[in-house]
Amino acid sequence: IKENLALPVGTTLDRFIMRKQEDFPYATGELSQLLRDIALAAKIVNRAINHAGLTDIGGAYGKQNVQGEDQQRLDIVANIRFIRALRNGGEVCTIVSEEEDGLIQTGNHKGRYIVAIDPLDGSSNIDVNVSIGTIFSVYRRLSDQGADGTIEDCLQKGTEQVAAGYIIYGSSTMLVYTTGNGVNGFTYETSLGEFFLSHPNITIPAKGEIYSVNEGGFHHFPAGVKDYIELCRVRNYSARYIGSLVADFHRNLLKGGIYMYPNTQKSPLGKLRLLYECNALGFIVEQAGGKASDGKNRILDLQPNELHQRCPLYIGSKEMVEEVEALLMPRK
Ligand code: AHM
Ligand code: MG
Repeated sequence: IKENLALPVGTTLDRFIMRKQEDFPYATGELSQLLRDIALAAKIVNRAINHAGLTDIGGAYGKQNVQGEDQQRLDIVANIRFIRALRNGGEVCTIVSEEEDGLIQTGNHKGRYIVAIDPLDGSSNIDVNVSIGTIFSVYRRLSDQGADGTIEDCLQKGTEQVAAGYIIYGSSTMLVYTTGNGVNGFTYETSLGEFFLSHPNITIPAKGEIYSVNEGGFHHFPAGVKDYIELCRVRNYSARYIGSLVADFHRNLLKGGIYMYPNTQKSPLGKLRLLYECNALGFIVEQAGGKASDGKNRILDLQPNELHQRCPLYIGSKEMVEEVEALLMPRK
């Protein structure tokens, strides 16, 4: 029998997490379990996304399907799946989700971890078959075990993250994460139902030739950002903008580039959320050798005051982010 070379041979995510367990400062196995819970929910969400066009026959989201059942939007489905997996896993006491205003208490009073999550990011791309993603951040709780997590547990700086990652539902599905010891990427093999290590030790080039920004907003951007975009055009860089943060970030992480979501007069803090979008990707990019800034400050140093706080984001190759920061410096 000829060996099927198309099948991946290598380390599964589960095995990798188990092996890496010794690297964690708190090697209790709980964080390992938490990451496995997220991977499980990711597989379920991946299946829902793949079936989206089929289950939707006979009605758009928010309408009814052929059986007359209410269709749930995919972002709601994803929210339910991740919360359920984290609740059942037992390690997480409190969750902050883009989909819910307040804290989500899992009832796991012994859980030592807090998770901030955007269950399905890229809302404009969800219903049109374009890459979307999940983004998550993990913190240790500050409050004592034995009760619900508190708001203070959730408003920690990005520097306090113990793990962060994203799942990209793209031409293939990948899970990329860090526990502060480098960044590793795993590709989902659908027929085996397993994530396999495909991108060990990801590092981002110090500079690249891709810039990702919604140029439709050009006239409303700060002068420094306009200057930087002009520089990118003069240098003949490639403009690439999917409109799904995870997908734009992932491409730039692998190829080198910068993603920008500036503040404007109408949105003085930009659009993206610090807790479950910027901090997670900030941690990952730094672990890969890149940089994440709000134009002036390191993203991970920002003190969150609200669960759904927004901040401008400049993220990607180190030298490119530094170039924008320099152009954004106040001028005399
Ligand atoms: P969402 O959380 O509502 O999906 O918004 C976040 C998304 C990012 O994925 C993406 O980079 C950005 O919004 C796109 O915004 P815009 O359409 O303004 O360019
Ligand atoms: Mg989002």
